[in-house]
Amino acid sequence: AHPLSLTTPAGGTTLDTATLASLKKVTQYYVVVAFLALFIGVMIGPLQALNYGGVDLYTTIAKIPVLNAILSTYYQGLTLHGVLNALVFTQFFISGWMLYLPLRELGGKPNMKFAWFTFWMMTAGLLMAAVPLLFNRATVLYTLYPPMQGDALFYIGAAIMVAASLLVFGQVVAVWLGWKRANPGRVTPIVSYMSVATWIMWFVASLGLVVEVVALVIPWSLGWRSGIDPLLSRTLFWWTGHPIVYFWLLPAYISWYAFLPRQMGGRMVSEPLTRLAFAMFVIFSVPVGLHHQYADPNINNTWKTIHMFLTFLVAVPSLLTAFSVGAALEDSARMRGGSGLFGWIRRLNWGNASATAQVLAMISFIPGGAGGIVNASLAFAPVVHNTAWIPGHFHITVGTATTLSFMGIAFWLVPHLTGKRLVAPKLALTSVWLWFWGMILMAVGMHWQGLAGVPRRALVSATTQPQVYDAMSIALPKFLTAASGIVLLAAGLAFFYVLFRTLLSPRTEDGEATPIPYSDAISTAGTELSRASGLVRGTESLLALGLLSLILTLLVYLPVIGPMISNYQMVPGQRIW
Ligand code: HAS
Ligand code: HEM
Ligand code: CU
Repeated sequence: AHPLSLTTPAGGTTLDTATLASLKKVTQYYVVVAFLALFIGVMIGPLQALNYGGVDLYTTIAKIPVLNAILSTYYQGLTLHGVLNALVFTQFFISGWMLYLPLRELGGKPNMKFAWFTFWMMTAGLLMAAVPLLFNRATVLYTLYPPMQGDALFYIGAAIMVAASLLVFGQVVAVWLGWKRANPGRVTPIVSYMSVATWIMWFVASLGLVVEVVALVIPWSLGWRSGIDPLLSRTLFWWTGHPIVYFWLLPAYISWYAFLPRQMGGRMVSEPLTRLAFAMFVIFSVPVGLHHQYADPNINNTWKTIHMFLTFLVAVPSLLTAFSVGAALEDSARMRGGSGLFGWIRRLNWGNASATAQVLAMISFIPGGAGGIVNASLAFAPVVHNTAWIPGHFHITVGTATTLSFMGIAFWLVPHLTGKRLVAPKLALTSVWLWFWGMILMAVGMHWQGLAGVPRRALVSATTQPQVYDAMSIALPKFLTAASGIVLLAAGLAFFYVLFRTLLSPRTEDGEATPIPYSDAISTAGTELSRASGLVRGTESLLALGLLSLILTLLVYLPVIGPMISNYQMVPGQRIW
């Protein structure tokens, strides 16, 4: 039997009943808002896929009342899609997930009033940002990109959302430090370790965006300044914009490492190695943002090259993860009687929608990660930058590795939080496979079109110009992309049917009947620091690792940002939509 730290929290005291109930409720609220955002975002996606399949529905939509208000242009739809999926869905889900896991594991007496306050603050920020978005007054895409100028309310709402996430970071770190004071000399339990590491990484990562929005964008959008420097804004944006992808990925890694093996009937491979991977993410996630700006002028090539090498370095903990979680899957399948070089794959827990979703998410991340390394290479970047290749890349990273993992996690997390049984588990399994194949189709179609030179962020279907792309015929990839939109629409409808029906069904059991699937480890980190290995002791001090990350980030950013500040350009805001 697996010793569930559910009943025996690691050293801490178990949460009292009222606190646990309140913690479950606030987590549920976060998760539900997250999926409501994803629902709207996902309903817009197929329109874009059809656009890249040569079918223009926007002209048709322009004639439909109500709908034509929120989708008045391609770019309003694209902004809503990017913001709701990549920013709102992720942040709400992650804030709930990575609040719940460490607070539950570490026990003690967390301040639930504060937890609720951050939830309502984040929701208020979301509502404020939503108003200008829905009125087509902030169609600036999810990357903001001044001098495009939206209403101040949009930026203020977004800033409040990010600030709320930093309060969640603060609460989790405070609970962890409290646990450490109460348990001197103990090794932080692995799930909390991963959660705290991710939050600390996010804190250092967020500083670029915070400075951009608070110091540059909000004063300018309120009319207090006559202009804004686009290059400095972009650079601060990508300080946050690259590591934000690890803020989306690592919460899925937590599940791949610590929960998926148990769902497969197996064990996690190594706690020390897992800690090494997360420690590397803390140090190397942030100082790499210039790989989004290879094409930007006025940035010294030496710094672009240094960011490139650091990007290759931050791929290493993902490679560690690939081998480690791959080994855990193989181990579990062999324990279930699997054999052969690849034959064991058939013995994975394919009947379970939650486990299957995550394995498919992992598979999609193999080409997703490989494509990332292509993007990062200064030699290839000019071929793929700003083409359809890039959305191809990120729908099999954030759109699948992250999103499909979160969908799979929801299949046990929602029953665990609510005590409601998952309805239609077969349909859940179908939705997962449809999502996977839909995204693979789209990835093939979009990467391929990108290689032929088709631009991203363009209503390509509406143009009447004859298009010749690098002498390559793009009929097939266009067809694949259009088909992916239909498959993904079906996947989304099936998934949301299961999710919302589950949420609306009556409570039938104690949520603990669906426990958190903690896995045992083949190689554990131990519980006493004094008896632990050098690797475990060296990775325990997450605050020091965070400081190291900040120093490294300042080293590779100050020489880039300094000249931009001393040459600040006042470019007036524009509404180009
Ligand atoms: Fe990226 C652009 C480079 C990872 C998301 N990326 C984007 C954008 C997004 C995004 C949203 O260097 C677009 C931004 C925009 O709108 O302009 N990316 C990378 C690199 C990595 C990477 C080097 N990206 C991600 C992740 C994302 C994400 C993760 C979201 C979650 N990306 C770039 C670059 C650009 C970029 C450039 C700018 C492009 C341009 O020109 O504009 C690396 O972190 C990837 C490392 C990953 C691996 C894969 C490990 C595999 C694992 C799975 C193993 C599976 C197993 C299953 C074991 C090395 C862990 C086996 C099972 C069986 C059954 C057999
Ligand atoms: C952009 C389709 C789900 C995040 C796009 C584009 C397409 C697309 C074709 C490219 C548009 C362009 O460059 O003009 C879809 C479909 C989906 C889906 C069919 C599923 C039904 C998701 C999910 C996420 C996501 C789940 C993230 C969680 C994004 C982002 C952009 C984007 C961040 C970029 C927006 C921009 O360039 O400003 N989507 N998508 N998508 N998608 Fe999706
Ligand atoms: Cu990046």
